[in-house]
Amino acid sequence: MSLTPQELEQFDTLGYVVKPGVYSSSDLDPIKRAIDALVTQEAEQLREEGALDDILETEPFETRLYKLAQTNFAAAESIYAALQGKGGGGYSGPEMFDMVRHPALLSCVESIIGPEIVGSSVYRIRPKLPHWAHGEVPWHQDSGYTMAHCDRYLVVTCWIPLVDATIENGCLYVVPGVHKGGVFDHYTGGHGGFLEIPKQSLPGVEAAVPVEMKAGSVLFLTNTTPHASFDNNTEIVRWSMDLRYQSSDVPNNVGETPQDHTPEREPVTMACYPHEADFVLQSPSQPERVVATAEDFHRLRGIYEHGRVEAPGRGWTPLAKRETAET
Ligand SMILES: O=C(O)CCC(=O)C(=O)O
Repeated sequence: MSLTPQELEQFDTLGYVVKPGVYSSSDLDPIKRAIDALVTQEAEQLREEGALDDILETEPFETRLYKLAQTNFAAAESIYAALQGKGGGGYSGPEMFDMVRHPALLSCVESIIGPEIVGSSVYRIRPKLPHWAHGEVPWHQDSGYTMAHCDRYLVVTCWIPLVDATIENGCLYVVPGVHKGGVFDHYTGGHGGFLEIPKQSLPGVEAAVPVEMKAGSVLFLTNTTPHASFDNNTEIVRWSMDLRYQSSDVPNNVGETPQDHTPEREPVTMACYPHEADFVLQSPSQPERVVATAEDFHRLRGIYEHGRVEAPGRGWTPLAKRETAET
């Protein structure tokens, strides 16, 4: 499986394209089971601490975290935090490794960036809980989160719903065709605490499109494609994952450790998102660099989880300051 010429054309002109059926439902089962096991582990801990009476082990994947949230919202938030992990990257078990190096996905990615493929450090598992004030991810470009010297490079985001994503449960919205206009000003402290491009300064936002997708389809986005997701007004959790890929000539931290980030280091020599580990997934020119086993993947991710990298931010101003200045 790879992207067709028409799909590549859409990706180039509109900044996004959806490829249906990249992961089959049996491809998704192991990661769903692994997430459920993590929920069990955290919920058991909370039960021991007296925060939960029932850990709802027989509740389906789609509803369990929401049902837990209905009995104790703070407990569900702490399970969510545990899924995100210390450095943000969260789970790096074998099921995650199989998701990030899934052959059909890598083949589609190769059709966009070529055969030398580095897994970008920023991957996330996201449970969008129903009726959750912090569930909204406001308008942003992924480049808003990365180092400024990477603005000129392509990093492909692959957004993968683990349940069908609909307008009702908070699918992604994208602004088509504005991804070649650079990185717009983002503000800190937006909805849900995320970075935000205010709607009034986002060109084309009135033409934004909701991207409803079946579980296992993949939405490919550029790092400058504005996107957002809003409320989940259903009774199921909109579970999704976002993975990112870049060519090996895009700045990365392969072969480095957090200790290589000294205060005097020049920012332009750093990876696009230096706080977590990038990893080589395919390299015809240097096959020995490929992370070949789930154990190596877990070890590599763990090195950064335990050693926080300090890197200069982009200096975005707080949203509150902007709003005060305008009024
Ligand atoms: O999953 C979501 O709702 C938001 C995801 C997102 O913004 C991203 O992957 O960059």
